Amino acid sequence: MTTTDLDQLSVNTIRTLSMDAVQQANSGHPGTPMAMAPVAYALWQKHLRYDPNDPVWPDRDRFVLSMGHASMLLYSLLHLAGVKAVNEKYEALGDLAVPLDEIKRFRQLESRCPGHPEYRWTSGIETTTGPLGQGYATSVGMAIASKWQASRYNKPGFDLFTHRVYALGGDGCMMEGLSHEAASLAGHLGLDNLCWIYDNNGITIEGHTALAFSEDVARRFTAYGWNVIRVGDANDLALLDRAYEDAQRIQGRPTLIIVDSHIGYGAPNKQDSHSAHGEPLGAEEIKLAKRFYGWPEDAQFLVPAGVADHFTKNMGARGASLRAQWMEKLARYRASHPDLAAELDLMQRRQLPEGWDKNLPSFPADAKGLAGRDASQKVLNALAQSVPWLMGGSADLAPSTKTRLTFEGAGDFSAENHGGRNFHFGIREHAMGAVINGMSLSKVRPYGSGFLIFSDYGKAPIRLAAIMEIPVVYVFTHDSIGVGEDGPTHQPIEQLAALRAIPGLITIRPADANEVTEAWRFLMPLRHEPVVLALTRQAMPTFDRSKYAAASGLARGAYILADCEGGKPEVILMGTGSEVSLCVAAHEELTAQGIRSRVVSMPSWEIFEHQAQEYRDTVLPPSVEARVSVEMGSTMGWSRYVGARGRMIGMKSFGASAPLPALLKHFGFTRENVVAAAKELISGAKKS
Ligand SMILES: Cc1ncc(C[n+]2csc(CCOP(=O)(O)OP(=O)(O)O)c2C)c(N)n1
Ligand SMILES: [Mg+2]
Repeated sequence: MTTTDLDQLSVNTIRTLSMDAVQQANSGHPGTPMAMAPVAYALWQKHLRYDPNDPVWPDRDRFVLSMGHASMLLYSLLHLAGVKAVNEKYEALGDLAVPLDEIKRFRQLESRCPGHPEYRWTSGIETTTGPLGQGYATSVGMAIASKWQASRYNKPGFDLFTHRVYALGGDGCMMEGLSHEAASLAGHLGLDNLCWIYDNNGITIEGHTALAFSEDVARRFTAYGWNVIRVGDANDLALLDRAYEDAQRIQGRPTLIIVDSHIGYGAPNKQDSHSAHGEPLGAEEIKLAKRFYGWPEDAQFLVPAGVADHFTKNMGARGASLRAQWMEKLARYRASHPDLAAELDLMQRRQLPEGWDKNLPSFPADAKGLAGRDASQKVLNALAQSVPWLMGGSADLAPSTKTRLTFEGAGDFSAENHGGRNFHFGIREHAMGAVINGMSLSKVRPYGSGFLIFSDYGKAPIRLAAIMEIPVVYVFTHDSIGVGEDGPTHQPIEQLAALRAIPGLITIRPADANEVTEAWRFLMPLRHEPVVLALTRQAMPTFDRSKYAAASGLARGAYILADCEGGKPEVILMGTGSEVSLCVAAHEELTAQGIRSRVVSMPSWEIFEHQAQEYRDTVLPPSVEARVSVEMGSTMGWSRYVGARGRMIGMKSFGASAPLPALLKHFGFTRENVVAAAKELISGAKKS
């Protein structure tokens, strides 16, 4: 790549747009877009296989800005490259994803240019970033998906999936433990379609990185099995070009390009200082920087003639031609491989094959019962045979979480086999979450699993999945003090409450094996909601559904499982998961004593909250104020359902290490206790 005046003009346009937008918003991060402009420019103009007219073309290269604070870099690129907006149905609207007016409204309410890049909100943003390290780790999932899709769908003469994934991060991304987990995994899996670019500017918020960071990053990545390249000057477009070429050439290893740069490049009083990181440069300093670039000092939001056109003629023309060839290939593929092509169509639209739920198991009544995790294993294996792009794994706990796909041909995803569907994420819960986010963003249907207690280790990507509205699935087992002897470190208390507090995330805690089936039946068609399944390690009785209500009630979040005869109930017993059987036992005893009680199985608060008020009032009639909740977790939040006069039986402390029967007695999860609470409430209600 020989640097032309137009190249330099384009780079400076990215810089000045970023500076002006941050100045106008009086908020944001100008220094890194100024420094990284040539690095991103060289990639987009010369290498990225991307058609701005179709930002959802399945085989486009992905560009992830892991350093989300440098969002103006990305918005400037999207604007100059002429990336088009798409609507929810993935139809290109013809409008720019990022018009100049939106850049002028950077960080304002409803602007397409929010503070950090948000997937789903701005076309062309591949994933939401901002929490440092997430973008890097998510890119690993995208690279995995690309490899898997290639393995399944590419056929001789039909290289449908060839795309690469580039992620640009900074010192913060490098320091976060998450990136270490993800880099270790990516190296292990030999993801040679992955390239991370590291902005080695030596500056973070508090000052020089020497304050906290002195390791040899290159040697670390070499040790992870990566190909490591150094570019000593972020302004050297020719060198950058060679680095990207090298990344594309190397086989069997991901590439890290370490780029030395100067934050705030060109701003005479701010360059190389942390003051260029997170505040506007100021009008005077902007003028000086513009002078340094040879830019009209007083011009603002200036896009010189020829810059957008330059993008169209290079990146745009290349992308359009690649996409056209791909579309033509896909048309021929439809003729020669119609079944696989049909799969692709469904996967891209997040739809399911016909008959996807026909083989789901139903479980006979059984007092001894089955653990939630064991039921889930059967359901998952049935589902995965009908939905070929359903895949996932565990953070080294599959033998416990029972998430392994055991049927023939499921295989293990490894460096040698990129077609496997069982993933070994290693003991890396945080990376697992980000990786399955990336897989989901590339449209396969992923799940991750572990112990519910360790959801804390991977909470950040769960939250991001909810923000992005992507349908990842978590299978979290060992969901209560029911784990027994492992003790307080392994017994989740506040985890359910914390997960329920995440907007948009659906938590489901099924009460028996048939509710597990119904949970999967409910969640599979979801296209925009992440789901956490909380499952027991220990057996739960499988209810006799001829005696009690059908498990399909799960689809409404809460339903009347057992009811009294002869008028409205005097008391409602409600619970989730393993505690529902306790409610049923108490209900039987109350019935024997002539007391009218109702049992409400409440596997999902979130689903229940989406039902009409009328239905909710049928399940929990406002006139029945005697209500008991039973859940082996924090009681936080249950008052919403038991009301001011209700009683919550739950955990108010950490658990303890002991055999389960002893724990149940110790913490009050006994039939007697539930019965006693119910009676007290009833007599209290009578008195008042
Ligand atoms: C997980 C996380 N922790 C903290 C922050 C707050 N934060 C935003 S940028 C930043 C410094 C990042 O430094 P670096 O990646 O080197 O970016 P540069 O200043 O070079 O642009 C911090 C701590 C964050 N966004 N995410
Ligand atoms: Mg830095």
